[in-house]
Amino acid sequence: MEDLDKTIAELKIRLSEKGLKAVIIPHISPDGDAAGSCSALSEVLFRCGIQRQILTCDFMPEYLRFLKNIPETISYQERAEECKCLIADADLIFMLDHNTVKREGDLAPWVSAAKADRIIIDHHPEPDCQQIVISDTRVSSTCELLYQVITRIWGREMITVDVANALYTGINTDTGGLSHNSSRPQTYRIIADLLELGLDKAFVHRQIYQMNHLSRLRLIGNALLNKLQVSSSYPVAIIPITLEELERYNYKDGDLEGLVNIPLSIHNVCVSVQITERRERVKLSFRSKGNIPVNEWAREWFNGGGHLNAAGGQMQLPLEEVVRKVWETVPLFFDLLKNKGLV
Ligand SMILES: [Mn+2]
Repeated sequence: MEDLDKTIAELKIRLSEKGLKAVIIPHISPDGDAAGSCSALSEVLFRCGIQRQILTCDFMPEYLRFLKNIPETISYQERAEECKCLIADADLIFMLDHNTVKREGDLAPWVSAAKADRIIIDHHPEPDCQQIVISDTRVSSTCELLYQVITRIWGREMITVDVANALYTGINTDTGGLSHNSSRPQTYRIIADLLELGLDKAFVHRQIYQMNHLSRLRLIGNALLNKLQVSSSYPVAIIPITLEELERYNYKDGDLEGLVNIPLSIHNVCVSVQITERRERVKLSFRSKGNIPVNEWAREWFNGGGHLNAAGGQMQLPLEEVVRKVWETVPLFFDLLKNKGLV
């Protein structure tokens, strides 16, 4: 894409200035792609002599702390003043794996007010208008796009083993282990190149998929056995999870990762919704098979949005009311799909 080449060239010029200070920000509740892209970019900027710091509005989950530079992330929850100073002082703010400052939680007002140039590197549709926007919705993940940015600006020799591991973490987790959003040959060429550059795939798999605690399996087991509901009239499954259950099973960030995808493995389920009660709000995760645009469901009724097959939302209502609203909007959503000729 010519536009993409031009924007990357623009970023290259901006990055050639001396004495730059950068901050790198993932989206709220960072996942493997957000943390992986932050880790990789942080390492590359460091190797180029650019001052940089990763900031998050909440916390990096435990299972992603194996990624280089992630343990040094500064959280707004713990060190708000430092976050504000770093943002105010920065020349560049990298917004990774999200398309709008709204996805930066408590950091958003400070980022919006900052003098820095904001640079989006992301694969979600409809990015905010910012100084530099490197966005491509066709790629599997922000990490796949970031590989292109890094190799075009600095060359592939900038990709160390740590950078390769971080980029692969994002590509693997954002595609459900290369099961969805991963049918373009380019994705595999990039993985092949990462392997040549020293990617330790077995290590990454062990860190992501084989470091569970028993309590996490019990939490997921309980959700599937006792909480999963499947509609008898629509191809829809939902899993409501209460705060009490999270506490009972000693919930830690990342423990519910992947749960929402499991109901899609049922032959006649095309849409899965996880509804999780948190202290301040109820969070929703939507997943779908094929061409069902769950981002429209999330946007229309649940203050959210996202990708065609993976979206999120949130409500400031009690859990039972959100569950009721999900069931109430199922027929409306399927009417909308019918009007578009999608079902
Ligand atoms: Mn992503």
